[in-house]
Amino acid sequence: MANSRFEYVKSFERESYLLPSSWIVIRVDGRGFHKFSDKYKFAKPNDIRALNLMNAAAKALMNNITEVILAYGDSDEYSFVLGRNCQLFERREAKLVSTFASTFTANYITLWNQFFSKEPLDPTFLPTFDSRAVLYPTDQSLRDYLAWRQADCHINNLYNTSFWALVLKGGMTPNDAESELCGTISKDKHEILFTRFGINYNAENEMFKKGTLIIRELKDIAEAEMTATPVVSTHTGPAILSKRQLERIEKRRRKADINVLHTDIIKDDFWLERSWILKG
Ligand code: DGT
Ligand code: MG
Ligand code: MG
Ligand code: MG
Ligand code: MG
Repeated sequence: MANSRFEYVKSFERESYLLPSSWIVIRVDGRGFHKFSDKYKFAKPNDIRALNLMNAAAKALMNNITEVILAYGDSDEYSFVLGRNCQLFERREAKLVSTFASTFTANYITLWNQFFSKEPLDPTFLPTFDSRAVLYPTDQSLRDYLAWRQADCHINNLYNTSFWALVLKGGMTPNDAESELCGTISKDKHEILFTRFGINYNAENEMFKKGTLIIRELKDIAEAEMTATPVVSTHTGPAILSKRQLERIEKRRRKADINVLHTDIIKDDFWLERSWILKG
């Protein structure tokens, strides 16, 4: 279909390529989940079915898109991390964000019945997800991004656990519960939970407190990639590997274990134990 007289319109298209050598984080987030969670009767403050469904959809995405190294999620969001040298879709931003949003949504809907068998999806009220890409040029900024999301999970969860204890167990109105918590610091909320409701916050479900980390265990592959003799060495960019080398790496990526953890990613321990991540 080359050279029709309409083809000039192609030149109107614009492509945005994400900066090379930076970490790419693609965050998907549920659209209007405040309403969505009411409609499908999510338990408050945490619905374990909803969180397990998010985790299953993220895992399915990672099985399909093997370039994702790790993912972190809580509430209605998931952040997917792609390596500095990742060349998926030539790092075209629109292609990346639209593919992640649609792949995540497709999996979430397909897996829905496994987790919400008693709440069939209403075709006029379907779950959808938006997505954005953010670049992190340094290892520290990537770590700080993930720490920011996990700190957010913790702060929201402590607040929501306290708020819903006051409302559901303490019989307060939402307005009174909000005033009660206004100006309280973390220690005060622990105290309210423990003395009034016998809830030891530290003993709450780790998934609620820390969110979920899904990691592709690529230690061996990271080492193989580093030791592979490149076809072309460049000083400025990643080494260019042969087609065979790339195929071998892709095959190993596909076979690598994918682990689901509820662990601290703010402190150094996690990053020291898996030092290959930041070398990748
Ligand atoms: P958006 O993202 O701007 O389209 O709007 P929302 O409404 O999705 O807002 P967002 O993403 O900031 O907040 C997530 C909402 O999802 C929040 O209202 C609480 C709700 N949500 C997420 N997980 C759960 C859960 O496990 N249980 C309940 N009850 N609600 C949840
Ligand atoms: Mg939002
Ligand atoms: Mg949302
Ligand atoms: Mg959200
Ligand atoms: Mg096409």
